[in-house]
Amino acid sequence: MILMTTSRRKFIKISALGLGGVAASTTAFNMFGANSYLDELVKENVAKKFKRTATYCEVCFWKCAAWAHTNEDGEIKKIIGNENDPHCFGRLCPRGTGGVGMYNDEDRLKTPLIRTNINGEETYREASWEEALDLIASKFKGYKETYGAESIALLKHGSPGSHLEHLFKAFGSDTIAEPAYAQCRGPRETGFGLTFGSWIGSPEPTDIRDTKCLVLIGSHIGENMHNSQVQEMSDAIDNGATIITVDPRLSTAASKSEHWLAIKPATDIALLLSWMNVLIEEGLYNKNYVEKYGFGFDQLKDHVKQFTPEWAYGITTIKPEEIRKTARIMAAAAPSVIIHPGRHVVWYGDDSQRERAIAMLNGLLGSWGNRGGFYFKESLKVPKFPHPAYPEPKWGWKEIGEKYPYAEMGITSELVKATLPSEDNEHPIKAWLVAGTNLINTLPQREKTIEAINAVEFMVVVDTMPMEITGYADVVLPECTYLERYDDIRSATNRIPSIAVRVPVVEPKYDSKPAWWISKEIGERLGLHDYFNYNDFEEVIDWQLHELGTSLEEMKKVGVKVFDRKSGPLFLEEGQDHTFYTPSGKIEFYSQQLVNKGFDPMPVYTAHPEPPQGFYRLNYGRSPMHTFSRTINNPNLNALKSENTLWVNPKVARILSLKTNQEVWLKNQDDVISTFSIKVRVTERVRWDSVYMYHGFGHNNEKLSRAFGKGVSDTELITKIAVDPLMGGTGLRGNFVSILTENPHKNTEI
Ligand SMILES: Nc1nc2c(c(=O)[nH]1)N[C@H]1C(S)=C(S)[C@@H](COP(=O)(O)OP(=O)(O)OC[C@H]3O[C@@H](n4cnc5c(=O)[nH]c(N)nc54)[C@H](O)[C@@H]3O)O[C@H]1N2
Ligand SMILES: Nc1nc2c(c(=O)[nH]1)N[C@H]1C(S)=C(S)[C@@H](COP(=O)(O)OP(=O)(O)OC[C@H]3O[C@@H](n4cnc5c(=O)[nH]c(N)nc54)[C@H](O)[C@@H]3O)O[C@H]1N2
Ligand code: SF4
Ligand SMILES: [Mo]
Repeated sequence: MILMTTSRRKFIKISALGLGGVAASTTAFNMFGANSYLDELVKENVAKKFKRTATYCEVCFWKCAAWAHTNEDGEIKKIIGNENDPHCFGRLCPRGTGGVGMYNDEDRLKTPLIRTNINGEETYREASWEEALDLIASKFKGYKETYGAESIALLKHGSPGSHLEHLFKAFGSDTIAEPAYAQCRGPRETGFGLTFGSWIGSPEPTDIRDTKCLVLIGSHIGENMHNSQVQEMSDAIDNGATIITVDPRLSTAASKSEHWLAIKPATDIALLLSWMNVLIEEGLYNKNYVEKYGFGFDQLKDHVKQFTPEWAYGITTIKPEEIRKTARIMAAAAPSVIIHPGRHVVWYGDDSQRERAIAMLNGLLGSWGNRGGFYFKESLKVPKFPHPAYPEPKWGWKEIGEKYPYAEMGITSELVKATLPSEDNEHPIKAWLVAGTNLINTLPQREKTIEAINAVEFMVVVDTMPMEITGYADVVLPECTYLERYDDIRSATNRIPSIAVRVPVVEPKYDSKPAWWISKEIGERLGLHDYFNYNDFEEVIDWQLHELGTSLEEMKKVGVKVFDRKSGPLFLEEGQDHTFYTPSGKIEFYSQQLVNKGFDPMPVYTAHPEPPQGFYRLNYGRSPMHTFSRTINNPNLNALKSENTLWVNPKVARILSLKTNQEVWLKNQDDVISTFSIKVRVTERVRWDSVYMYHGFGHNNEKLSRAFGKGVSDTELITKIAVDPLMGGTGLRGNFVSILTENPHKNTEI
């Protein structure tokens, strides 16, 4: 579909209204830094007497470097981007600006808690750190003696995870996983790894700033607020780049696009194959590049011959002329073209193969290693603070996930399975430590997660907030927020290497402690002193910074330091030899290693289940003002968006007689009913076969005073998964819901 200028304006306006609380003229693309709504609120506080402290943001994992400003009373008044940071170019996204709400949230965890039984009722009692840490250490020792340290699993995300990972490895457990792999980026790393021999990694090495054509396939940059990427996309639009967005929903990005391909969900591989067909049949691919760097082009040519735009039309609902036209636009821009790999790519189970198709399309256009395409990233290796070698565990995440030959990190859902008692389980997990991940809202198949939690003998949760997961723990440890602690040096992979430091802005509130301290204290109790040979994490950072030719003293003043590249130029020179880290040393259009492991050497399209009569596909994505479930209770961000809505196409609204703001409940294909209700938003921006909602809402822990009961959790309705046979990713988008207008919980108490 080509959007006319008038309808584009209209759409942009609609998208702005959807961002709740933000001035109507504001769009996702200018909500950064100085323009941000929150920034306006704190403007009056900008005074010369403010002290600034170097930090990097933990509201999401882009890790923008920032300055936190405190007044004479030591109150945090403002957080702004560090102007020298290649991740944020001096501007934070609205979530980062509102990060101080994490510190101020009065619902925070305040003291260690230990599960106890009073008069037959399970409850928590406050405990001292001493008691809580002693209990954890004695339990861990016991499990190590009886089952081996491997039987204790670490499920983690974000900064606390790296400190605890060190503790676990020192103790002898590599039973570690995070949802940022099998519920997020895993398949794209596999798909690109198989094709170019290189992970995409974070941040993506996309030269968006200089691109002539950016193709987004379900990647909703602009709602997905990964900072510098959004800013570069905005610049690319100003510089006249063509944006092509493939999305069944009119995302903010789609509303900014010259071409919006409103694809039928779950059919992207067909589109990708037919784009390759056009490029090859019309001789538009980058011949010199493919000849020099490609492997298996002839097989690809044969393979895609049958996948004409006419064939794809019947599957994707995108007109053949639109497929041809967009393929020609990409070819005309090549090699300054990016088919974006996306990030949350666990969709339909064949995700590694879809990502491989995306990688191959980039290969045909020659964008890898070319300006306006993908650059060769570089980062600085931070030396490890000296400690003895880690012991070798007998088993760990690899063995648990061995069914998936291309898994390169722990698969959370497989660790969940290994926790469930079963006779043929060779790797039984007995205890969990969960840090910085709200598994209840993060993993699909909630019932299984809870079953595993019930099976696990001992569970510790390290969190800042009383999130759902904390309610299942035997011991809860309150971590202080990122504004109250030191953490690892941030070494960023970018066009140029850079480092940033996180220095405590204020003292920890309540009785909360940093994860580095928690890890060390448990480690000391487990007899692992040699792995924690320091009194304060400050010593570790200072030592590392000296090794890198700077110091903590200097870094406190500058926050960010950039370094010269050492690995060579950002892009390939014309005709330059280059070896890719694949078996053939080339870009693999045909993959013999996949054949050897019993997989298709080139992607094929397979049909996925369709919604049954009366059901709609459950589509979900990012709220620009929030990060997953973690920020919904944040007082600053909650004020901007306190609940999600259900996007419903007018056609569906007519059939079901639904009106905007009407309260409805959802029931999925497995008869799971949403705990809470959600308000309808009738909009043309979603296809008639799907409904859409923001992820992260619908909290059911009453301790979250602002977030409790607000909106519906997509996660609770994702009971069915399609598992990626290559790397174990859990495809989440094959769930269907029907819309209930009567309260199904009328006669039951929630
Ligand atoms: N249904 C559904 N599931 C999804 C997704 C989806 O879109 N829909 N997205 C997937 C993706 S892409 C990802 S990356 C994952 C994200 O998964 P998670 O990172 O698990 O997401 P959150 O739900 O935000 O949980 C973060 C937890 O960390 C806590 N926390 C925040 N800051 C700190 C801190 O400084 N220290 C400690 N100790 N804890 C902290 C928060 O209070 C919260 O409990 O979810 C995946 N799962
Ligand atoms: N504000 C904010 N930004 C974030 C985050 C956050 O929590 N909040 N989280 C960050 C993280 S960890 C991640 S992984 C990224 C995720 O962000 P992205 O990788 O950009 O997006 P996804 O969540 O995969 O995709 C959402 C889009 O896919 C579309 N879609 C659904 N089904 C299909 C389909 O079958 N085909 C196509 N082509 N499109 C489809 C949806 O309509 C929606 O627009 O966002 C990051 N940025
Ligand atoms: S993108 Fe936003 S939330 Fe994420 S680290 Fe940067 S400022 Fe923080
Ligand atoms: Mo993610």
